Amino acid sequence: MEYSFSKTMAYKDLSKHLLEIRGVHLKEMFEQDPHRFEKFSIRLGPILFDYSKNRITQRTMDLLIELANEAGVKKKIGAMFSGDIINITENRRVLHWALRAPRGVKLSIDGRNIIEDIHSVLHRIKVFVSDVRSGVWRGFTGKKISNIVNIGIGGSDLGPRMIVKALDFLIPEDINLYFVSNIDPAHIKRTLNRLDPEQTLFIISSKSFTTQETMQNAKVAREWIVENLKNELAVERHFVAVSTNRDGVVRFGIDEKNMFEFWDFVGGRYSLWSAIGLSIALGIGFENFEELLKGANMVDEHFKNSDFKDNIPVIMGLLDVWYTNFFGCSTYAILPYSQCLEDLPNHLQQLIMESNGKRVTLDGREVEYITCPVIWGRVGTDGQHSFYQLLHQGTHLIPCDFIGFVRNPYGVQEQHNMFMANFFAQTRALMQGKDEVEVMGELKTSGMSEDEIKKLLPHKIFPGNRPSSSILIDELTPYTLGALIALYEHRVYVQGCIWNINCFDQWGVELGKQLAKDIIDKLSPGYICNTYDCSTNGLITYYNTRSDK
Ligand code: G6Q
Repeated sequence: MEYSFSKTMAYKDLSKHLLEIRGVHLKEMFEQDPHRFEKFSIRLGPILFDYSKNRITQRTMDLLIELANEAGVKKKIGAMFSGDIINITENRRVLHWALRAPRGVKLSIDGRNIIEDIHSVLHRIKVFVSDVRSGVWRGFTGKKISNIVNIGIGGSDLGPRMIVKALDFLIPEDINLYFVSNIDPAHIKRTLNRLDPEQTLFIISSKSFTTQETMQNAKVAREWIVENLKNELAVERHFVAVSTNRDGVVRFGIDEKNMFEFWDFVGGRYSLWSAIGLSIALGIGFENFEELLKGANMVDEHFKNSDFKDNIPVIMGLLDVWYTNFFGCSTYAILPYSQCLEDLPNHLQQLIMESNGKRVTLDGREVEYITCPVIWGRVGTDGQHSFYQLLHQGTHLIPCDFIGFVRNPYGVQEQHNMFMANFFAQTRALMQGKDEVEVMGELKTSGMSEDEIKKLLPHKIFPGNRPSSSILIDELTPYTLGALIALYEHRVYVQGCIWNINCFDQWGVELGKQLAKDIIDKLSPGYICNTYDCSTNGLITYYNTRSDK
């Protein structure tokens, strides 16, 4: 029979099981089972995944795994790793994992071993990185390159930007990295204002090499170089491109030999492992870039080969389904306890929501259930002083991921302990809460009158029973960061397999883009627009009457 998530046996059993579990407090579950941590945690090399503070029992996990079996997740994982065309709406294979496969692995696509092709681009990256960092590659006037500007947007920006920020402590002092994505002229202008053109290299990162934002910013950068260095030939020393579109790159005026290729089987939000990661490699060095790939590859092997009960991305994905479809949670918080991972929530927002923010199944039927939750988050402890109030005492049930490290890349273990004490405290507070008896006791000891206690009591109660998972990693390195991101990538696929949607297309971004192309012609001083609805017409006309002032 055709697979339909909400018609599976496991779905029915989980719905019944929910009724048994809904009224049980996590605190009781911990009191009843002192081995809950050992039961519901997994070690994977330098990573500990503790999912014991989730609203689950062994029965929940058994049923979720039955759901995965009914959904054919094993087979679907196999299909991705065999290079099947699983991105059916774009007729593409999904091979981001191949970008981190070691040399020697064979994956034949249309008669070519694609792993060989991937490694030959990696070799070019290696040589280029060494040339730029050692000063063999110089700017047009002979100066060493010290500013690297990645111009790209979406998948050609967020991943590399996040990694570069995370691993900043590995970037030599004489290299400064910048990321320009927004078509708001402020973004490119502000960046250029800080830079010396003689020492600046632009990487134009665009899979399609047609994206309006990137092309426009690249054009501005090109004009800036030519104007300042007073020679068209300077472009060759100050621009490289990363793309799948060779003709587009050449048309823009970048020499083919300065182009790093990748392939249509790599989706934008999964592309940081490809040449799109050139800015990362230039920043942290090629050996460290390789470590990033190795960490991700370790997770690929784990995902491909582990039993579902020990498989971290599978368990993560199943828990997401548990909260989204059974508890009705509509948002999910990512809470890194690492300043270095400041941009992680941004990257994961795109990775998860662009992949699974879908409303039709693979065969085009409208889904009869909720799919991807809204992903949001911020680094701890900043978040604690802002929205954690809602996590603890608000009316929404919001599952959270806490991500932290045992050691800090900057040393200072004592201060790091203060930081991580907050991580542990928050996960416990969310789980445990503080009940009426405890609050009453506290208020009484503080010497408050009966009347005052009565008034304050309800405000001071924490219901607890709020789920979280903890990802605790030995230290932040390229290897562990690669592994962490790959865990999330595969988790997304597991969700997609259960919801029976295509994680790898993104048609939802097209409509706005099309309209913007149409509207640009209507933006002209004094022009009265009457093409659209009255609100859009009104806004455009108002803009036009004031734009020349
Ligand atoms: C990611 C999306 C999208 C894409 C950007 C940039 O998965 O496809 O965010 O990365 O639209 O596209 P280009 O790399 O083609 O410029």
